[in-house]
Amino acid sequence: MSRNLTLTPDVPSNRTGRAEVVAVVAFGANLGDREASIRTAAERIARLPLVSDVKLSSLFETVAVRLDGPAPDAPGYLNAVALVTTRLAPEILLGMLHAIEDEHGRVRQERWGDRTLDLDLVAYGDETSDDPRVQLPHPRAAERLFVLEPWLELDADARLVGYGRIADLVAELRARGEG
Ligand code: PH2
Ligand code: MG
Ligand code: MG
Repeated sequence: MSRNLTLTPDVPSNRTGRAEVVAVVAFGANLGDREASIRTAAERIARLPLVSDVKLSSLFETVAVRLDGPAPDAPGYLNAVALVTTRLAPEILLGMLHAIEDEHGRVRQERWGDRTLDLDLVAYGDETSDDPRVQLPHPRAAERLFVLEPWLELDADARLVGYGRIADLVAELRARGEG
């Protein structure tokens, strides 16, 4: 009987695939039970395969930003950020985030319109990508206090690849009265 041991290496399943990375996920909701949507979504992310840890920031009450600037009369947002430790590839993680948005009754109408739940992949370790399906880091993250402030709360030393320290970005945006 031939025994072809070398062709069937026994690699434990938890050692296959890509390395663990910390992904930064931004949460936003300005319709419905905003807090429940964000907390339920964070729990869903924590139960995804190949996700080993989720650290959710506090929830921040923020003024809606529309294409033409801040809109104090629009329904206000709750925003948060989670640090997600995962072995999921970024495009797979993003697909799962979109599926969770859909579970929360997200209707995709106008760009930057009101929404029950928005989940954005802000960063995936230090990876950069121009692929329009998965841009990394998220192209507007560096300008958004509603993303940077919750992130800074979770990690005072955080950096956005290509932009530098989150603490510096926050200080600049606050000084300009923007974000
Ligand atoms: N998300 C947007 C557009 N405007 N404004 C606030 N305050 N928070 C958001 O999460 C947000 C927004 C597009 O995703
Ligand atoms: Mg968004
Ligand atoms: Mg989005």
